[in-house]
Amino acid sequence: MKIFHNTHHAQHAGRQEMFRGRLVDCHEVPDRLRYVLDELQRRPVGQLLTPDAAADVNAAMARVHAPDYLAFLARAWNDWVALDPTNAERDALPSVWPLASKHAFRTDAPPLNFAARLGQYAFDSGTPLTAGSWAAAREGAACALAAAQAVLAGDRFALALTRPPGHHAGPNYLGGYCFINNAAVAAQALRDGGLQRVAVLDVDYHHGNGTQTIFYERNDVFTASIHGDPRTEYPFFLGHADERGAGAGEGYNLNLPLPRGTGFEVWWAALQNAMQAVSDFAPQALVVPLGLDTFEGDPISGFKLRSADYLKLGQAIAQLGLPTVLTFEGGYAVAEVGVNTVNVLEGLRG
Ligand code: OKP
Ligand code: ZN
Repeated sequence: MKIFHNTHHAQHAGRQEMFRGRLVDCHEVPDRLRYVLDELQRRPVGQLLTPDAAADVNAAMARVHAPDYLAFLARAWNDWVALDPTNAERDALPSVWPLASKHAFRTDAPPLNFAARLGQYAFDSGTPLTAGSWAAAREGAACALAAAQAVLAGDRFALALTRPPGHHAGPNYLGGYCFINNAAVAAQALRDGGLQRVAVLDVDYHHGNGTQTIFYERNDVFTASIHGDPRTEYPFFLGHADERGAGAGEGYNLNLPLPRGTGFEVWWAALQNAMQAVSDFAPQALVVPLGLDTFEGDPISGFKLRSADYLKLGQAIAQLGLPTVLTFEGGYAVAEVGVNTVNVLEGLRG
């Protein structure tokens, strides 16, 4: 299987994220990807590649993100430093937001102040934007596009091995450590490559709010997510079971929230339900936002999967019998994320 890895990922290295009133060290660190690459050296289950530089990644991103958002991201670091030259020493984090409440704030008269614009395009203060964030995120989209193209060309599986992750990024906002929604880029590229129906099965601990929102009113991309119950778990404001899609997309979104503390057996039963729904949709390809933060040792999550369970996850995905793109998402138990990721890939081989 082809593994497109992001050679620019380490350019995105946030220092601190806001958590409960203080700045804490970032969880989403370059070592996450290094551990996966180290494990791939030990167990070479795929072919490590980099995306074709000639591919039109800007066009692919523009299929799922708003042009003003992409333009904002492309120059965000320059604008951040222009706001105050000493900002170059600090990551950009938002601290003011337009609340979506009637008559409370205007969103049709965007401010010029960069700190305010960052708040306009972000939904949390846990996603530091650094000098290299755009370069890293954009190359991640190139990996997702390349993986989709490999599958369109006949490969059974392809992985976009990249960070920062993507599944929280929406049409015009960043958050949850995500800037560009790599899974959405891949799903849309599969559609644009001629496939009529594409399914997304998100197995990250956190609800894939960005992916859900991007495809919410569409019936050509079915989205399913198994995740910690948003009543207690991030991203809190989306991911409930009664969100089933809207308009033409009604019935084409499935959320399976589970309580914090859920172990493998109950999680596995939810996976079977999600896989049945995917099969019922009869997609021509599948995209799996692959989060490894369902692991029992994950420092910021609450499920209790063990390393051996990831082999079974890979086998289950393979049993769907679909051409499949995987995108690397969460997983913060840095030392184990490599083993758990490669276990999934090994499971895919049957
Ligand atoms: C991204 B992905 C922890 C606060 C949680 C956001 C979590 C984003 C997870 N101190 N902050 O879905 O793994
Ligand atoms: Zn996650």
